[in-house]
Amino acid sequence: MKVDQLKHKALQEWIIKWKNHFEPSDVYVCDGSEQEHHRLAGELVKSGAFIKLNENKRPGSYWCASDPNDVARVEERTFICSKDPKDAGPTNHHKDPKIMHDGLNKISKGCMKGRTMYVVPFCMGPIDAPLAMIGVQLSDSPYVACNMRTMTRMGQQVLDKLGKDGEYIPCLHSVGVPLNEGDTDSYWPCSPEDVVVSHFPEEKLIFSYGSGYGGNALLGKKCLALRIASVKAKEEKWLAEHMLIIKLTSPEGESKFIAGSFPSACGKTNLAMLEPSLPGWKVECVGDDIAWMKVGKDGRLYAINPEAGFFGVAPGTSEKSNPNCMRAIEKNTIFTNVGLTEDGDVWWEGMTDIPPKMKMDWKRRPWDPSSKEKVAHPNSRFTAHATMCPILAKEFDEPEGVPIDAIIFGGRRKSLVPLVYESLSWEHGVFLGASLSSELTAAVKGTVGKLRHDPFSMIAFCGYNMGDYFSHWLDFAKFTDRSKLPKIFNVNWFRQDSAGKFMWPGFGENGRVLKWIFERCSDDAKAELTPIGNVPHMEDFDLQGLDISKGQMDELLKIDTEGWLKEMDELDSYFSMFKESMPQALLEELEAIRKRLKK
Ligand code: O2Y
Ligand code: MN
Repeated sequence: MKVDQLKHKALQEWIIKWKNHFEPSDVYVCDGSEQEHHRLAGELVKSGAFIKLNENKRPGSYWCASDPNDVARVEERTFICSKDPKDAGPTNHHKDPKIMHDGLNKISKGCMKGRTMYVVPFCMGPIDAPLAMIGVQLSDSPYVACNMRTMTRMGQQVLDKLGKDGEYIPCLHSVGVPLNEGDTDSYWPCSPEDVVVSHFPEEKLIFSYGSGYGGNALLGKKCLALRIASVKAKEEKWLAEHMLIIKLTSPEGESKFIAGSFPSACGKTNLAMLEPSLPGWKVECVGDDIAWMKVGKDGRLYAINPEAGFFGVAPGTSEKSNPNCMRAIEKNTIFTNVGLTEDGDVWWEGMTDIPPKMKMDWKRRPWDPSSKEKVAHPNSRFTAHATMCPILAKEFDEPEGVPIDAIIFGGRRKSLVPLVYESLSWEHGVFLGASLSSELTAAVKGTVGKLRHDPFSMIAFCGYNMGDYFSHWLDFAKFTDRSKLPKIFNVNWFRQDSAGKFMWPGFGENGRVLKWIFERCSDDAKAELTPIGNVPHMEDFDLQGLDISKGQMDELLKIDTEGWLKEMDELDSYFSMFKESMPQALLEELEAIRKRLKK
């Protein structure tokens, strides 16, 4: 479609304004059709950016590789540009909005020369969902246009929904590499030294420059559905969260919905697609990364997944860790930064024990079996549509969402934090979210093993002051009858013994923990009241068929008083950075735990 055919005149004017600024050689409005996808992917194959995978191995799928300097979200170049720095808070990078606009306008003048500017209309959430939000992304990356079709509801249906004057979030994106006469393009144009991922919460505007990768470039995901949506959610009394959503069904056919908040690189996609080892128990996936939650007419908290696809980490994904995911990426998938096999398929570390015959690694180097380097980048990804997941819950497209019975927080903690425990109240549950921390893995920049505070797993994704965000969570006890709010739990699958071995088998066995949570929600499982919350004993778990000793279970569920007192001191000092925006109610929770530990 041509821009002058758009019914929405304000949208048309906005596109023309930015066309004049970015100076692309062409403008193309995406309709989201299959033909369009094949055409764009075909053009990427022609330019060499995409390699079509073997139709007999992985139909409708493509391999591509990014520039080695553009491989992940860049937190240090991600900004919240609120007028008052206090509104960004101490955990975000802040820039004055005027200074950021001036800088971006300067650097982006003519930045799309020689390229096509794609107009990508997209909807986050089922198109008729009351919480759905429309965005329009202008981008000079055909890779972004292809991925946005998988990750969001994209194209004509969104323009139809927008009508003549519907509201949309403007999203500007350029890889920052104009092509002048005679220039040859690279497979992955980007400008790593200039990367800026900026959010303007007062204007509800996103402007990302210099990167073509993932969260920096697919602006519907972390930028819109978390950073901008979290601001909107605060204004409108709902929650935009970094959470998976699952439907858990018992052998008796009763279902409960659980939302789970885990920092990046803690296996959210694996949990969202779990195959429980316990006979008769079933997990179905509603979402693997983001949940928008709002109090429904009946006073309960309802969640939708705003996304339409999975942008999951490839390394470690295997038949053992996530068989359902392996099915979801069997066809129609885009793979970024994985290895390419000789027979035109993909491979990454952890997919199989022995690598197949490889053609090249993620850096497009011919495969050298003696090389010590990895075939796939640790943050390599697959982009697959949610409907490809064999255990997608039928409620995935439900506009009103699903009623949440339980919220789980969890991080990677090799010691101290027990396998599972339950909060004693909504306020205590919010405290668990605020005190979430996780040990860093190689997938995240930083020192491996170092503990990183990641309140609500939102440290990189909250679009405003995290202290005000804690208050917003606490306010839900006022927005509805507190007895209707979900129960809140903390889990830790990652406890290690003195030899550094994981004590809990994880994967499908995590279903046993989910069963205990399910039963706590209907008062059918026991727990002991401890200073940190309600903790189960070994007997409270269904351990049939699992080879685990009493000693191991006791260790997994033990409360180390001295260790927890130290943890409280450390948290106290962490919370002090939020100064006057730190809610008193959470400091009181901390004091109450301290007191109980000292008794
Ligand atoms: O590195 C990126 O750009 C992707 S980050 C990401 C992608 C999917 C789901 N979650 C995350 C994350 O960092 O939490
Ligand atoms: Mn995530």
